[in-house]
Amino acid sequence: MIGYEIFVRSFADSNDDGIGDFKGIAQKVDYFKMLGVDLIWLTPHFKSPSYHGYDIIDYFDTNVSFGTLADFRDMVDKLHANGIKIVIDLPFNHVSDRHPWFKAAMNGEKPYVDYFLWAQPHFNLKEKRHWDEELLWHTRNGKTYYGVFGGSSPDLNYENPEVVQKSLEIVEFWLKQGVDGFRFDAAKHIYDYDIKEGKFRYDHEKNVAYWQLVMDRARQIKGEDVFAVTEVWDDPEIVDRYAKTIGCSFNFYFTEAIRESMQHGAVYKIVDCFQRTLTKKPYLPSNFTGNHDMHRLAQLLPHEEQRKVFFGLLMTTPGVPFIYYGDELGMKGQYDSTFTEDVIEPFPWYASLSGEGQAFWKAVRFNRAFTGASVEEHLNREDSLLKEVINWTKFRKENDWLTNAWVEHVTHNTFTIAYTVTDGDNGFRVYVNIAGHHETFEGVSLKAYEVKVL
Ligand code: ACG
Repeated sequence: MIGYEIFVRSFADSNDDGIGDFKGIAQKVDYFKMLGVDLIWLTPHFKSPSYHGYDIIDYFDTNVSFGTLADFRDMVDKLHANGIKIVIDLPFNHVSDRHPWFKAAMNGEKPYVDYFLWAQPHFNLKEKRHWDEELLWHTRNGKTYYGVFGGSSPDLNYENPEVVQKSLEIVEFWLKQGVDGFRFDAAKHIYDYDIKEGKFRYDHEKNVAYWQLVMDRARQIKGEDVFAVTEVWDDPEIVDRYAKTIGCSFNFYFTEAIRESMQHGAVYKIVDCFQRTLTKKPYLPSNFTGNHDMHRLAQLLPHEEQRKVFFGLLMTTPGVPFIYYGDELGMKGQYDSTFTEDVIEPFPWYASLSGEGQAFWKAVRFNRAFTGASVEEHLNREDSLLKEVINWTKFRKENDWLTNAWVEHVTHNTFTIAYTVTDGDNGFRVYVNIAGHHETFEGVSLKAYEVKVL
């Protein structure tokens, strides 16, 4: 399986309102087939007031800008008819402050008051998130509530069994609409506040047990084929704990290590990453080019040759690789946590950014017309990144044993890494030169930026 993350608003627009939608996605099945991806991850498609959709107003309804529930089902059918699976994003940690549950809770209505977390005298209300300067607690109309992702996204209280039950109903509902599985958003945050101590603390054990419950319900409905991938942005050893229960987890360290190594021109981080995350594991790692929470790949690796090497590493390593929409075209974008729109610009179908299917909901700053990043320009150019990615996805399909493989015998010099990938029966050795000059390693001669599979 090869995954593809789609930011729905930005991908393909079927009704010329500028906003990407379900019908638009359904109309682009030929593109998915050409690209060679067969597992689509949709960023949140539920009713929501924001451009990003991670703050939900109604889990049982779609964002009207993307289409109706019937349009959603038609899209699922079209993808399935073409052998493509679909997973949806599940932001369960919090809801929108406009969700009826939160509104009722703010009015003091039972049972909804107990759906959220309220300040207690021994809590440190000035505490900030450990990774930036955002406060965890927010006060409105004299009431102080918990919201890790800001005041407009109050956290749900999973100490309340009713909330757990509601989330399982949502899982059931969407599986019955035909989806093949989920991306578990903010998976380590479901239980991240120690009420006794009154401070922030991840309870990984409780989180994993909760996601196991979700998986059990999902399997009851859909059988063993359900696919789920967790988003745990943390050290590999913590990711391990979630992945071995859920079956698959995004490998953030892969993305970070390769980007960093290639920027610095030495393979050490990649070596460390492969040894920590890609050896034989009881789960499928999900390596990826990037996502909507970070700088675009091409922003950090400006040379197309470097990105070709990234794709080579991605497609020769185990698990379920994911491509962030537009990375196959070298779309650029600088991430900023207070303004994330630069990494979710409309997918450029045409050099002119105009034509059937083209989304245009926002002005573009990084991927302007006629700057080379469109599908049209890539198809017209010999040796383009898109063509190289297509070759790699073909290679991946021919070697589908790679899903359940692992990495062994990692060796390296400063610029070159070599590794064996095997599933016990099949195998090959890969040599990768990340430098812009010729290298010879273990007797293998490598051109600048070359990935060689032997
Ligand atoms: C998800 C979505 C994101 C979404 C939300 C909320 C969650 O993908 O788009 O925001 O629904 C944290 C969370 C993640 C979250 C990101 C954005 N992503 O854990 O679930 O924030 C450190 C922390 C991480 C943190 C990361 C952020 O540990 O927890 O992610 O920083 O940069 C090494 C370390 C690792 C460290 C990294 C980076 O890898 O091992 O620990 O991570 O370096 O330093 C959406 C919108 C937001 C909106 C929200 C409501 O995009 O704008 O506010 O919804």
